Amino acid sequence: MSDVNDLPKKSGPAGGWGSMRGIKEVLASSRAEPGAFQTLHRQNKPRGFMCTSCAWPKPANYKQFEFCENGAKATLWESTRDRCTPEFWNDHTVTELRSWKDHDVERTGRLTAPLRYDAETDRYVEVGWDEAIAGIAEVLKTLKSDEVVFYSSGHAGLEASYLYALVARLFGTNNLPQSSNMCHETTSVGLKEVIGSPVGTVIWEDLEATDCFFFFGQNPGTNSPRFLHPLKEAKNRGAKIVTFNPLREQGLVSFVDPQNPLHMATGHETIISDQYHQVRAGGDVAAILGICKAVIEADDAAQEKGGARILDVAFIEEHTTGFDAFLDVCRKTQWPDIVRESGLAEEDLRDAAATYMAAERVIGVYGMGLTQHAHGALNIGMLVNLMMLRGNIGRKGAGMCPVRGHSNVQGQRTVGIAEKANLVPMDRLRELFDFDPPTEDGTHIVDAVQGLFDRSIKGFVSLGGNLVRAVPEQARMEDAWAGQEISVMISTKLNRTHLFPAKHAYILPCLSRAERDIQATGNQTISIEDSFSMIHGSIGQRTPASEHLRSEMAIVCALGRALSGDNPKLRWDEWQADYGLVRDLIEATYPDDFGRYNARLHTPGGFWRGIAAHDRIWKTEPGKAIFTAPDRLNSVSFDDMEGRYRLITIRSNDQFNTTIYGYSDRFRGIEGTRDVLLMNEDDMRAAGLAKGDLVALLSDAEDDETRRLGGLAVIPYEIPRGTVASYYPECNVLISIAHHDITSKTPASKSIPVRIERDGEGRERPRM
Ligand SMILES: Nc1nc2c(c(=O)[nH]1)N[C@H]1C(S)=C(S)[C@@H](COP(=O)(O)OP(=O)(O)OC[C@H]3O[C@@H](n4cnc5c(=O)[nH]c(N)nc54)[C@H](O)[C@@H]3O)O[C@H]1N2
Ligand SMILES: Nc1nc2c(c(=O)[nH]1)N[C@H]1C(S)=C(S)[C@@H](COP(=O)(O)OP(=O)(O)OC[C@H]3O[C@@H](n4cnc5c(=O)[nH]c(N)nc54)[C@H](O)[C@@H]3O)O[C@H]1N2
Ligand SMILES: [Mo]
Repeated sequence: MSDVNDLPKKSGPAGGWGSMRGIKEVLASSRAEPGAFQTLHRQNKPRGFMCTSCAWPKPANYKQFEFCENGAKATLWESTRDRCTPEFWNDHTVTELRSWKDHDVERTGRLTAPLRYDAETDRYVEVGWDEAIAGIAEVLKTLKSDEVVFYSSGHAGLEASYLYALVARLFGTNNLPQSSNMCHETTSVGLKEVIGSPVGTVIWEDLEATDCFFFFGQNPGTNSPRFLHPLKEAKNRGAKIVTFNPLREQGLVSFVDPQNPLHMATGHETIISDQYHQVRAGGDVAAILGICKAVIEADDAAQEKGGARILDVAFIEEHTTGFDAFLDVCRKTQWPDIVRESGLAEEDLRDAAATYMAAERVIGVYGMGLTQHAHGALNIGMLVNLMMLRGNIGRKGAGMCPVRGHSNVQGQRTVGIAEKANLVPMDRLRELFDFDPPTEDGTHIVDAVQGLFDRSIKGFVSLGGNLVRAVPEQARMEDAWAGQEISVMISTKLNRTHLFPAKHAYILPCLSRAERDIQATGNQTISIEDSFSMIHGSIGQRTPASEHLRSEMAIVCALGRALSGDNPKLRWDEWQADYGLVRDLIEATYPDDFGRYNARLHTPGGFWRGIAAHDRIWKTEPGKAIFTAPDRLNSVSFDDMEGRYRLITIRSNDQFNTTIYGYSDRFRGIEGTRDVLLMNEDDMRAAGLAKGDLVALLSDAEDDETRRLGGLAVIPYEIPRGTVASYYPECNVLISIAHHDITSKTPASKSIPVRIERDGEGRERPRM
């Protein structure tokens, strides 16, 4: 661990030699197999394999290296030489492993054989595939259908995901929550509510045509680094970028293109953001309202002078509803309130408005900084309001760009992984498979966790993911998870969730996406959908990490075979042998999205399944896009109070969600540790804290429970007063399960009410 008194260390631009060193370090620490680096050349290219890291689109005109630092890390991490074989358990018990750091648990390497937990010895033991599947089916069949949850993280391809949802429905439940429930569910609900589309409206051509980006709470340098290339190209042609983020994130400040030898040699930096507004956590509603107010004032002035209108009046009249009520709020809200709630100066917001008004085509980009709030859907509604003032949705170079997380998180929803029954064409499923699909809604992840707490949920099947670590209430979650009748984890590596086995617990190890998937008809192609709703084929070529691994598809088919009765329409063997047949089923179920699916599978850049709002078709209740009149100026669920801070939970450059690659958050200058609290220097002074002091965070939620995380070293940081930041997932112990977006139930991980107290040296170190 480095000396925290040296932190933060000054960091260089995003990209550049730093990213090359980052890849090199993971190449060494992941102990990647020979040839792993060559695999990267096939990443994100037609007929190659699609990166398992983020969901950023793969362009048709790909670069020589169409991967980024973090995509490389994800691939190398799965291509490790290390193996967590059944013999590993000769030397370790589950209880012992709980004291290990998450990083070390995953470093044990790729899982190689199916495992069953043996309570007597407190170890996992090897079990044959047939025995595992039969054992799982036997226990699941003793449970009622609504007592079982079929979760998926966003990794598995469209084919396995479609059949996984079918397996759950054949079992009798729509309990199909997904990682997006903790992520962009706010988009699926909030964006859909106002423009009729649960996903973004822009495509690659829009990135190339825009002259302005407004960035709210999305961190491309860390989370979608390939985004930096179109941003750099946009800057080169004179486009403007305006950013709202409590932290000055390096990728939004400057970038050196690692693919440009001259720029690498000379250290040529592209300045990314023209304006950088360090908004308070939860202050975006006020900030956006301020910009809108300034735009409306400018439009009033133009009208008075008889000049051209600033607002796109034709668009507003023809395509929207609710404008007058929104206009009324903009006029009535006073600047001092906007300034207080946003933490930004009136002048700065007027500058942002001027840039917005000067641009012909604007794209609104957002991520977790808007979605993970108690009023996250309102945040999205506000960004849509801003865009609609000048008709910036549904035309070239303009639109909404929510940046999704897991590589196939959006696509899994498209093909039926949905807890809401009305999102799925159940009649088609009935016709295709001759059964009665359940009609009641299933559980959202928040309901599922509540169900674990009150023991109404008794079994969990997890297609990827690490739920015990990813959801709020980690401490209660560990006991509740272990209290189930059965847990089934389909995973590539060991993770913390495996360490809290249910009464019957199985780990089923699967292939990673870069690996060959040989079935009866040969090596199989899978497919995924990216953030721009483009569908890509993906073919693995690497030798599997173990001969005992099965593909996600093979595992899902095995579960389906074991759980469903005789039904000639269920052709598990044939589907497993030829994934193309499953694509035909997907096309039959969703003909508007997947026409000529197999024929178009390898289209460079993917094939587009079409988004109505992109063409100004609004699938909302009134048939128009809806202006939202805000009834509040922030997105948090609690009042400001002496001693209360808003905690944002952040990702480092050296992690993918709960997978911690290492302890270097290069862009933020935090090295060697994750046990830190980033704090404004004036706040530190006011609280009597000095650099390096150890503190504990106490959740200040309005329920009785004390949730505490100790052992954090205070680091002075450029962050607005009243806002503090620390790492996810370590902080999840502080979040109440009831603390979520009011419309979509997405946990409000970016505005957690906390207090700070001094922590004694050595007292209760956080576990990682
Ligand atoms: N390397 C890497 N890549 C990833 C992931 C990873 O963990 N590591 N995770 C993947 C997943 S699943 C997802 S969902 C995406 C997540 O990618 P992002 O959407 O970028 O998510 P975060 O990094 O959690 O937060 C984004 C930004 O929001 C800012 N922020 C916090 N609170 C506020 C606020 O109130 N207002 C505003 N305007 N900004 C705020 C934070 O400072 C941060 O810069 O990335 C995906 N890609
Ligand atoms: N406080 C706080 N909490 C958060 C967030 C936050 O910003 N702050 N972010 C939330 C977000 S955006 C998300 S998406 C969730 C993430 O929640 P999850 O999706 O549940 O978690 P991951 O860490 O992505 O899952 C990692 C595990 O997936 C398995 N895995 C990896 N690759 C594969 C594969 O190809 N196939 C299969 N079957 N398994 C694989 C590995 O075993 C690995 O251990 O966390 C959420 N929690
Ligand atoms: Mo996510």
